[in-house]
Amino acid sequence: MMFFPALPQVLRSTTKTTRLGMGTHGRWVLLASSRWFPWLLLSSLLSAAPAIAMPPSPFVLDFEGLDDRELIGDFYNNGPGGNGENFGYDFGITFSDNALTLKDADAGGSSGNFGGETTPDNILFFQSGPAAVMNVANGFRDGFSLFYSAISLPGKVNIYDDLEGKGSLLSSFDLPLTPDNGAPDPTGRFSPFLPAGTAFQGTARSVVFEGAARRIGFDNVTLGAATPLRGFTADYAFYQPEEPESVPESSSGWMLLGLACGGAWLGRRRWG
Ligand SMILES: [Ca+2]
Ligand SMILES: [Ca+2]
Ligand SMILES: [Ca+2]
Repeated sequence: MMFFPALPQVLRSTTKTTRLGMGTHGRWVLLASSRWFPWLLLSSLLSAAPAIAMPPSPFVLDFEGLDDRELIGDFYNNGPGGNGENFGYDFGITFSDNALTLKDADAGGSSGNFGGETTPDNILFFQSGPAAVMNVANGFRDGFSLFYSAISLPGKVNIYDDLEGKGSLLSSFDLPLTPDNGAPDPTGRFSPFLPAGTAFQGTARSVVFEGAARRIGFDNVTLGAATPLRGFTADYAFYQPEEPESVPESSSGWMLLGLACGGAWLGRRRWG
């Protein structure tokens, strides 16, 4: 069934900037001839040192800028998403390989059966296993929150002080069922998306999103606050990494599996 979007697709600018990097050979010769060389060398090394640039807290991951059914990949880790073409931000944040974006079918997505997502038109979901995991290399504090839709099976969020859902459990919160077809825009049974979150003590380094695969979706994942942010706040152009000259190959195994499954729930086609 061919799908024709009923709403204009909202596209957000993904302007890329170039960060200052190491100088040329000639620059080093000039620096070495200077009596200020030690200080200049130190300054250059500091400016060139790789650093994970965390935005002001709290901040939100809105999943915009990725394609429909694209693995999150390194989109928030100084690299591309799973398709190898969309570059996001250098936050040091990665997701497990079952985590993808899904674009609303009303906005041209292949099968997104949701509505009222917090920031149009993409959400986060996972297509296999009992949970998705988000790792935050630098950690974050104070709170964690999100918007979600789960119309048939509930979910739960667990926050840990080590990577990969390990270490001590800092806090958790349940994700009870949400309304079915409560805010279609104009279509989408998984609607609306409701807020949930928690405050915690300490430094968190991973979050486990539990639920039934393909039957729970998330948007505006907010780090650093117990109440999720509603708008686009990831407009941190100056954090954007320099795009490499050679685009890495896409790790498309999950992508192909997802396309093959095609599937029901959030990602099912609407047969009327
Ligand atoms: Ca929508
Ligand atoms: Ca919709
Ligand atoms: Ca979004």
